[in-house]
Amino acid sequence: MKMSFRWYGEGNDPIPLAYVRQIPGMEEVVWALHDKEAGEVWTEAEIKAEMAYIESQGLKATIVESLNIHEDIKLGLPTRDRYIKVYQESLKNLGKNGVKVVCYNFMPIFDWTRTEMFHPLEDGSTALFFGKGKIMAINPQELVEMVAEESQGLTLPGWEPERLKGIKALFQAYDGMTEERLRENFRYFIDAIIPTCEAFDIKMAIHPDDPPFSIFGLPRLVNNQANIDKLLAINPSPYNGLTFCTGSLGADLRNELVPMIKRYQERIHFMHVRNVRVASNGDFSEVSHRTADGTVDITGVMNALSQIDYQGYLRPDHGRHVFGEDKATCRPGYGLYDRGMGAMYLLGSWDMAQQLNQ
Ligand code: CS2
Ligand code: MN
Repeated sequence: MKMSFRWYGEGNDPIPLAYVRQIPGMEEVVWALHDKEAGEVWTEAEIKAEMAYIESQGLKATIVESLNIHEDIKLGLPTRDRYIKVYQESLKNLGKNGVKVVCYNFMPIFDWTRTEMFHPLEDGSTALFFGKGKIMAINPQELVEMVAEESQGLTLPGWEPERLKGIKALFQAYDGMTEERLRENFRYFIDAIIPTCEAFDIKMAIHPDDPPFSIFGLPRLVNNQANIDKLLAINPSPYNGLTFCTGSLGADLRNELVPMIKRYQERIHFMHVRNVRVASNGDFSEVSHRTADGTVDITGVMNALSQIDYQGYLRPDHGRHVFGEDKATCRPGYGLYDRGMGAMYLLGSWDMAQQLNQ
């Protein structure tokens, strides 16, 4: 297992890599060129510069999150071939420079969705929160405004203001999009890029949909075992793999994470490990990584990973905002301290499981 930490880049992330390096067991930085729009090539020069900086701080840079998919590919428009070419080019440039895994998602329009970014928890910290009733009661435009307000001028991946200005047109473009058609568009994309992945030894790891159910009528492809089975069967290459995000999948209590990890063991290249607390009305709050604090069996997950002798990447996913972190100083979900504590909890569980499973 390779422990990693997501970081948004020099000048864009308030956390210095010198601090990240001080988290015990930390090996890799999960990075991206965050100012690139979907559909732009990541050039070799840009890739080399970013990787060199991370390496100069004593950390490795062999995993990327996210290389975003242009909406035309998800929509299956005739222009998709052009954007697939660009994607292949970026993959080739990444592979040539030693990147081994790319995390991405295939969600229409929005990346992860929350109704609050700084929801107060009982212990005085704050965390991301999803109010199911609230989502059902608002329209997409209102959601975009809410996220902009909550994120205080920071651009969150998947919520780029420029792109979301066209939210109405985007929703019109997806009007009538079914799960089956979206899956066909996924097939077209993955079949086109897998030869490049194989040639340059770079694995694709699709992130589950967050939340793992439909919102605003948009279809979902990566939200439960039946759908993940279909997605992996579409192209059986191990290069068509999974990011297994326990928080995303765990927001649907019917998903049984431990058996799923065992089922997909050959195809999981990246683990996002975090806890959520799901309420009976479907609302969920993010909480600390500790098993007792939420509804996800985090120690059970770490034990399952030890049992399958997991060799891939893993990172603590979102954390709470703690020790004075707030809107002004912290990217929602991506503060330093709770992810640092999370990493230690995960490593503690892992080390113990490794000892017991030997
Ligand atoms: C991440 C996702 O912050 C998060 O919730 O887990 O945004 C993830 O980076 C993307 O969906 C992957 O493309
Ligand atoms: Mn995740």
